[in-house]
Amino acid sequence: MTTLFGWGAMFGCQSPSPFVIKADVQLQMLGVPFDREIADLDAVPKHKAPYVEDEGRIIEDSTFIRWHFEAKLGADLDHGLTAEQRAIAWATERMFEDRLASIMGHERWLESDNFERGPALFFAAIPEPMRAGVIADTLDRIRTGYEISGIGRHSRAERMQLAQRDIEMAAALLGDKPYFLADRATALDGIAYGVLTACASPVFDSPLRDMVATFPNLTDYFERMEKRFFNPNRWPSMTAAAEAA
Ligand SMILES: N[C@@H](CCC(=O)N[C@@H](CS)C(=O)NCC(=O)O)C(=O)O
Repeated sequence: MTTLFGWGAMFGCQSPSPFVIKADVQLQMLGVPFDREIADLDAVPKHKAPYVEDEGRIIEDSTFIRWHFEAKLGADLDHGLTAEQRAIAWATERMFEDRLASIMGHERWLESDNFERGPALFFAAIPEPMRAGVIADTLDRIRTGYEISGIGRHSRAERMQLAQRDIEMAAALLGDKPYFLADRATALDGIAYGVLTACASPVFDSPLRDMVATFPNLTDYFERMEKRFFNPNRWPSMTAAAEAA
């Protein structure tokens, strides 16, 4: 019995978290039968989602989830790729996860209008007298994280310059192929789809959305991935989860 813990469709994306999307896509690619449940970040040591419970064992972090199941099943999500393509896949995954995802997160959490449109919803269940304090503490923690990583020390214009290059290079790598590196989805497609659709979210007012929209090959790719992996979306409804909390 395997359960993926994360969150379902929100903000016009298949999950508010690109990393949950990555794990979901990769588990499907590996043919693992699994259930989806709403994450409880206080229940796991790293306090992050996605995490998986597999036969009673908790595995945290999307990359360790991938490796756990590849090892268990003797599978390789990148089978058929050359050594050079595998290196490109790994480096591109790092670009998406370690840079573009941070710039996207900064837009959502630290641009105050965007915070109100999106992440503020995560705090809706906290009783009114405590809510403002919890939000302020969370935003302080997030701001400090971005300062330490360096992303928060750039101006917004500089962050957008970096993101523009990341998105352009992603569109160039995809080219006119159906998936990023082959005519079938490989490991990289999990995070590529997760982060690029997060940038394209219609909910947030961000230059990232317009950058992605200038590349029709990316928007066609989103449709292809959605049909292949999220039709229908099998996550429990986020509204039902919020009402139950
Ligand atoms: N390296 C992790 C990143 C996961 C991650 O950053 N998850 C975010 C949501 S996108 C999270 O759970 N954040 C909660 C927190 O930091 O408190 C992975 O690949 O799974």
